[in-house]
Formats: sequence, structure tokens, C-alpha cells
Amino acid sequence: MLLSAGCTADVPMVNLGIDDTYYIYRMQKLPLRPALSGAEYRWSVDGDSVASTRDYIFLTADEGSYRLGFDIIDPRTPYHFEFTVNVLHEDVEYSPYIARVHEYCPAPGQFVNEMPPYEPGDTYADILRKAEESISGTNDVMISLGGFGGYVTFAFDHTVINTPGERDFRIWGNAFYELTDPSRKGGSAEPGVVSVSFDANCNGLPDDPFYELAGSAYHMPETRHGYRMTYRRPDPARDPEPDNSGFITDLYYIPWTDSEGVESFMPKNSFHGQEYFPQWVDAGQLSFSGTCLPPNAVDLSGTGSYYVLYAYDWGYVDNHPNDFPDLNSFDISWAVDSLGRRVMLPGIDFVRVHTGVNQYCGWLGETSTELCRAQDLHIAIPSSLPPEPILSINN
Ligand SMILES: [Ca+2]
Ligand SMILES: [Ca+2]
Ligand SMILES: [Ca+2]
Repeated sequence: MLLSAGCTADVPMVNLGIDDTYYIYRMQKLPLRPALSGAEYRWSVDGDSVASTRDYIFLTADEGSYRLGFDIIDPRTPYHFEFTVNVLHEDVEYSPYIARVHEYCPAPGQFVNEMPPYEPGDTYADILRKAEESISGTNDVMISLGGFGGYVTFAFDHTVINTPGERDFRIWGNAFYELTDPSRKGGSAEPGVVSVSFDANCNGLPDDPFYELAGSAYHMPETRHGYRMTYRRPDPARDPEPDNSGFITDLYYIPWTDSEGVESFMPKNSFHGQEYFPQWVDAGQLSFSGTCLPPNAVDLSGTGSYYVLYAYDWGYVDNHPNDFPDLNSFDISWAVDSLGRRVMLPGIDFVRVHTGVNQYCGWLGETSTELCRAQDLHIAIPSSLPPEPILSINN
């Protein structure tokens, strides 16, 4: 039996370039690239039209035998071909959890260089490995994305299928509710915006377009799409300037500018004395862009002593406590392009989360998204594993 290794398999190029029979695993892509061309194309699966492009990627969650058809619709050289794809259960059971971290690029922040910990001499490859060790499988160690724009990109060991009408994956953060006003869901909500990508060029790398999952705040008038921030590395020779509260040790620590012409600073606070600028980065500045949600923090005390960060309704990471699975789960069908138009993806290979607010809350510091686990909701959890992580609550 010849098993195609899914995406990376060389498609034999004989005549049409498509075989009579394929064997693939479920949740793996089968790229079909016909060698012949014509005016129009039509692909079908078990008689139903599925695509009208020349190339087509077959992908399904369900094992079984599928009859595929390919037509070249052309007045001079019409062509019809039928072939079979047998979809098998994987040899080694898929993990429902994160398998790879492809990118870890936090913005500066009070937990950066600590979650995960930077050690002198660490390169980007080292910190990437630490981020992967933190959040893959059920390791459940929280990583921080720093201030606005900081991001992580991760993958599973298979393609997450976009099941119609269902949420497809879940992400765990460390949000919690405060208890003074049960009627409003707030506390520590540090919403992270999720984007997803289908590995359409089948190279295993996150170099294809990413599409934002439009959460409940996507269309709010105050939400800024395509917002950009640039943070500058602090000058190590400068004298820190504390404020009067005793909590801020350097008001003008990390200079930043944004795409709206604002120039300001990320202060340093007394609770986090390490460097906030990613120490494995050589560049003098770091830029991030993406959707920026409206500020969600309210200083209930009026004196800076009690901030409540209110949760958006749905569609963000680290926004509601982990006890609410639905509010931490995501539907690939929420994907939109850069103009806000719906994009229907058959599945996704990469998930990116970025800190979605540019906000500073006095002694609480800047708002930063944290996460520690993700799960494909369409893969059974091995019975040997605990269903929920055991987490300590900190920012
Ligand atoms: Ca779905
Ligand atoms: Ca790719
Ligand atoms: Ca958090």
C-alpha cells in the first residue's frame, strides 16, 4: 500500500498528474495539481462540486473512501477524470494539543524575559524552544505576549478542521473575574486577538495569509484595524525617573510611537525589576501591527488603586476565566480578510494570538495577553490526561 505523506508528498506527474488511487490520513491535506490546463475547472467529491480552481487541496476529518472527479471544461480539450481517495485513521494518534511553536515575538512587557525566562546568551531559537516547551501538550506553563501586538504562532500535529456550525479550538489563559459587581464580567481580562492560517502552499511554514477571527469587538467603532506600534530599546545609561506612588520605578522606560502619531512610554514598575525589552532581540526597536481593541480597563477607585479590566463578550484569548469553555473557544468560520469580509477556510494549520489592547493600568502595569494551552476540539482527549490544567493565578 502506498501511503501519501499528505502535504509533503511528491505528486507523480504522469499525463494528468493525478493518480487513480490515494491513501491519506484524516486531517491531512492532499494537494492535487493537474498538469493539464483548460478554460475552466471543476472538482467534485462524491458528486458534489467543491472547487473551480485548477489546483485543489482535498482535506477531511472523516475516514472512508471518497470518489473524486476532476473536469477540465474547455471547448477544444475537455477532460474528465475520476479517482479514489481512501482516508485512514492516523498510525500514531494525534494530540489534541499544541505540537509546535513557530514564532514567539512578545512586545516589551513586565512579564517578558520571565515567561518564559530569558537566560544570558539565549538566542531566539532558545527562547522559541522555551515557549514551545511551556505551552505544548499539557505542560500548561503560561507565556506572556507583552504589550500590544506581541504574538505567538503555534500549530498542532494535524490540520484543525473547520467543522460547520461548531467551535473548533480552545485556548487557555489566566483571566479572572473580580467580585464587586457580578452583573458585569470584569477583573483581569487581557484580550488577545486570534488569527488563523491554512498552509495552502503545503510547506509546513506559517508563510500563507493569516485571517483574523472577528470577535465581539471587531466592529466596535473604537476598534482600530491595522494599528501599528513601535517600541524602542531603552537606553541602558539613562537615569530612571520614578513617580510619587512608589510603584512606578521609571515613568519613561520604553519609548513607543504608534500609527496615529502618539509618542509615549511604557513605564517600569517596582514589582518587575527585570528588563522588559526582549533580551534575545538585537534590533534597537520592535514594531507590531494588527487589530487594536478599545481599552477595557476602568479605574473604579478613581485614584489608581483598583482597576477592573472588563471582558469582551466573546472571541478573545485571556478574556474570560478558563471555567467557561465556550467563551474561550473559537470558530474558524469567524475568519475575515483585511477588509472584514468573511473567508471560508476548510481548516487551519497555524494559530496566531496577539495582545489586543494598548493600555497601561498604573501599578498593574501594561495589559498583556497570557496563554498556556490550546486544544483542537475535534480530537478525543486521551483518557490518561487530566482534562483541565491546574493553574496559579497571576497576571
Ligand atoms: Ca467551525
Ligand atoms: Ca505555508
Ligand atoms: Ca492575563
